[in-house]
Amino acid sequence: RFEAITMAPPDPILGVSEAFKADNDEKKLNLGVGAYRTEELQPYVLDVVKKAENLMLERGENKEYLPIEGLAAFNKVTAELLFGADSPVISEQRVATVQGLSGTGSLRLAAVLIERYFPGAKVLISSPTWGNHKNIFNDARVPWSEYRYYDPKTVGLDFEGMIEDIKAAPEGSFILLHGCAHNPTGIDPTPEQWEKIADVIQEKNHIPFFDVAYQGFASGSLDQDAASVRLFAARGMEIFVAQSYSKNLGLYSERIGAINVVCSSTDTAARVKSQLKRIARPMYSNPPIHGARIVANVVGDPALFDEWKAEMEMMAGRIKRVRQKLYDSLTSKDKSGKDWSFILKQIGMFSFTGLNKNQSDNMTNKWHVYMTKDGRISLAGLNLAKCEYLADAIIDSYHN
Ligand code: PLP
Ligand code: TYF
Repeated sequence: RFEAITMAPPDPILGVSEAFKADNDEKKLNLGVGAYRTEELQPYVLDVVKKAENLMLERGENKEYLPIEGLAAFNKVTAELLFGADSPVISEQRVATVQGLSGTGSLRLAAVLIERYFPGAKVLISSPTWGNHKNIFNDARVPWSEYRYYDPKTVGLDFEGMIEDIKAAPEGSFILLHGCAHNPTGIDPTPEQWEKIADVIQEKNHIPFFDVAYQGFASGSLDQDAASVRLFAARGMEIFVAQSYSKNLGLYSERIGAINVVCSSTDTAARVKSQLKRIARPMYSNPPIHGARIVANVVGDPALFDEWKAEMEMMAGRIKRVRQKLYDSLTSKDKSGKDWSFILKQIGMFSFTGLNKNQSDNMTNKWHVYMTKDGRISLAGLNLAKCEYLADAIIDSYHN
């Protein structure tokens, strides 16, 4: 009876890691998945995470089930980290916060809430966006369409196109926005552009839906990276925000994140939270405790919190140095006169190279450089020693 089940295609991002593993060439380089590596290209566990885990062992904490909404201490600090502890949305208890299965699981809880309470409402996602957004809304049966975002001609933001498309969307649509460090392009709106985006969203009675997967990782400052979300919150708008601690605390496989719904009253927030719990219960009953305790310990302890900020700056700093070196290598080696400065303007873990699918295939087949077919490379998987080699590969593939 299972014969009719067909083979599913590999995941376009995680499939790249599988292909990388199967390659035996010693020059091979995995720039596919967005996961931080050290200068030795090894995975990195933050010191503050180890310290928080030691604290947990010393205290002999148990493994009892969490409530459906997750660890209370985590939910408190995660909302404060996002909105700022002194934000009126916190003091007025207008945020419904539920611990989710990292960013992905939190986005999915929100998607189900949209499907249930806003039937027919559309979600607008940027073109391009993180590949999993489409899967999440498809599986939750939420209709979506794209708004213009990336302009290949300028290798920058198509701001006019973005505004036009948000204006043209049916009133009351959900507008999915990347809080900072847009994945895959690394191109974010300026503070002035964020204000205009908020204006249009308010005019059209749309609901902003932020995906915050890189807080602290883009600029190195937690507050600065939350500025977009805070700007919308300060306008008194109702907002969805999904959060992830995969990148900024390196907790990828602990699956720790949250969904926050900013409401117009305390009472509404309580009702929204009750519905989020109702969605979570038949899906996975309750979330895992380990990552939640790590976050609660790190953010809740002033000394560990400061150490975390220093480690994030260190990670963001390494990526910036690699970005600069790649740019320098490209400009000194490439004789075609091409302007590579877009690489320096992009922020976060990634660079969107503008390489098309054929050129990306050349990167992999000829140069053993693994990357996603949309031309994205993860600079977090690159080190200074390999920048020259990567520059050769990119120049060869561009002019191919
Ligand atoms: N959203 C964006 C834009 C991402 O880039 C990622 C991960 O890279 C996620 C969400 C969610 O990741 P996770 O489910 O590991 O938190
Ligand atoms: O964009 C990336 O590289 C990360 C990695 O289910 C990733 O999003 C890929 C798939 C997934 C979760 C994270």
